[in-house]
Amino acid sequence: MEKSALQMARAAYQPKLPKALQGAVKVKEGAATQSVGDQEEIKKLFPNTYGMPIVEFEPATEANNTKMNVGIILSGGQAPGGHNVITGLFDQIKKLNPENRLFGFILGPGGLVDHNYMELTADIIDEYRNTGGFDMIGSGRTKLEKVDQFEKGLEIIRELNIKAIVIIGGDDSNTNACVLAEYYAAKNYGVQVIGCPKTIDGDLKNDQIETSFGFDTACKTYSELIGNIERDCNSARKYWHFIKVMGRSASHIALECALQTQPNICLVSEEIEQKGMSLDDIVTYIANAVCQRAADGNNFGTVIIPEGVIEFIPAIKKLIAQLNDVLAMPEAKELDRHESIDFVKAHLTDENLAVFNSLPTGVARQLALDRDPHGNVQVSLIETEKLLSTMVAQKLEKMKKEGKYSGKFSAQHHFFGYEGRCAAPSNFDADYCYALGTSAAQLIANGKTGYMAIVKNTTAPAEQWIAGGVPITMMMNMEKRAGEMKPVIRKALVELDGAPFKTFAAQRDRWARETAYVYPGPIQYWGPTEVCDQPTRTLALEQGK
Ligand code: FBP
Repeated sequence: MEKSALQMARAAYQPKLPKALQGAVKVKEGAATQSVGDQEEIKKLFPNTYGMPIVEFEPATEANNTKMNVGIILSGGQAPGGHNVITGLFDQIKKLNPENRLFGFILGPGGLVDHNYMELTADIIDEYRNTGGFDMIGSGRTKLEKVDQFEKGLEIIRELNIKAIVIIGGDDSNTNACVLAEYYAAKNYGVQVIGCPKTIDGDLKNDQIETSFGFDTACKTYSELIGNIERDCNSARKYWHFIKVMGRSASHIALECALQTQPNICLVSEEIEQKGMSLDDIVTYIANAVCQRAADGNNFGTVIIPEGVIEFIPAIKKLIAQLNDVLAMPEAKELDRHESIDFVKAHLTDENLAVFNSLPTGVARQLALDRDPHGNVQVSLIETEKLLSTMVAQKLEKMKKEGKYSGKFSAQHHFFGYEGRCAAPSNFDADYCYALGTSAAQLIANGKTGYMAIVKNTTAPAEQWIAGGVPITMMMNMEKRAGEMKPVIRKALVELDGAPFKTFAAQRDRWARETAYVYPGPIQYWGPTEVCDQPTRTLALEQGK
C-alpha cells in the first residue's frame, strides 16, 4: 500500500490508555441490572444474559494469561477508529498470551456465516494503526438474526478454535450481538460475544456509553468543511448554502456541527417532531430567516439539515410507519418495484395516501421502496437539501409577490456524509477506540458474554478514563420493526432539555440574523492540547464542561 506522509507519521502514534488498562486487570462487579424498558419481555427473551452486573476494570498484580482465539466483525457504516479497536484488541490478546490469534471476518457479519475470514497477523495490524476506514477486513450490513446463520457461524468458530466474537457496530448490530450471545449461551456452546459502540451518528449512547466512536472525528471533519463553506459564503455574499449532514435518525451530528460552526440555521429533527411541524412550517421558518437577512442586505447564509429530518415530520413519520406495515405483508414480498408502489398506494389510509401523493415522486418512491437490511429508510439517498431549497425559493417568490421580500436567493447544495466516515481518527477517537478494543479483550479474558465494551469519564485526560463493560440487555426495550415487536437497543435521540440543544437554542436567533460564523479548521493530530485533544462540544456540554 502506498502511504501518504501523514499516514506514515501517524502510524507511530501510541494511543493513550486508561490507567486501569495499562497492565493486568481485575474485574469489579456492580449490582444486577435491568433493561431500560419492557423488563418482563426482555427478561423472557434473554434468560441467560439478562440482569448481569456492570463491570469495571481495576489494576491488578497478577496477569491473566488466558489462551484464546478471537474473531472480529465490523458491522454497518464505517466510523473513524474501527481499526484502532482491532489493534487494541490484537495488542491485548497477544499481551495476555502470545499464542492467541485474531481472525477478521470479511465484509461484515456475512463473513461469519459464509466462513470468509483472514488471520490478522502483526504485519497486517501494523499497516492499519491509527488509520480511518474499515478496509482492513471490510464491513457489511448483513443482519445476523437467524438460527441457521448462528449455526453456520459456529462451524467456523469451532474450526478456528475461537473463544469469542467481537462485533463492532451500531444499535442494530449490537442488538444482533446480544441475540447471538444469548443463543450461544442457551446452547452452552461456550462461545462469548462482545459488542463495541460504533457509529458516526452518535445515537448509541446512554448512562453507560458516553459516546459512540467515530462521532468525534466525523463531526470535526464536517465542521471543518462547513466552516470553509461559511468563509466562502461570507466572502462572495451571494449564495445560500443548504448543507445536509449524515445521521440517519438522530440530529446529533447536525447539532454538534452547529455548535462548532454557528451557521445561520440548523434544523433539529427531534424539535420538529416535538413541535408537530409540517414540511411547510419548516420551509416558512427558513424563508423568514432568508427574508430577515435580506432586509439587512445579506443575501447569503448557511443552513444545516440533518439527514433524517424527513422521518421526523409527524405526517411523514405516520406515513412511514404504515409503509413499514404494508411492506411487511407477505404479498408485498413477491412484487417488483413498479407493482410495489401500486400495492402500497392501495393499502394506505386516505390521510397517508394524501401525504404520499404530496411528496415529489422521487422522495415518495425512496420512502416506499429503498430500505436497508434492517428495514431503515435510506435517508442518505433522499436529497432533502434540494427539496427544501426548492420549496424555500417557491415560498420567497410568493412573498415577493406579496411585497414581503425583495432580496435575491440563489442556492448551493452539499451533502457531507461519506467523506467523514473514514477520516483518520482524531486523537480522541484513536485513544477511545484503542481503549475499547483493550476492554473487549479483557471482557473476553474474564469470561463475559452479552456485554458491550465501555470507556467512561472521557472528558478527563485518557489516563483517568474508566474502562469496563455493560450488559447489552440493559439498553434494550421492545419496538416495532418490520411489522413485529422486537427487542432492540433504544436509540438515543437529541434531548431537547439537554445542555447541547439548550446551548444551541439560546443562540440561534442571533446566529440567524448576524453572520457569527466560526471556522474550526482541519483536525490536528500534533500540537497544543486545546487544539488536538478537545472532545466534541456535545460530550463536554453533556458532562457539564
Ligand atoms: P451505522 O449506523 O451503521 O454506523 O451507519 C450510519 C450511517 O453513516 C448513517 O449516517 C447513514 O444514513 C448510513 O450509514 C448510510 O448507509 P450506507 O453506508 O449503507 O449508505
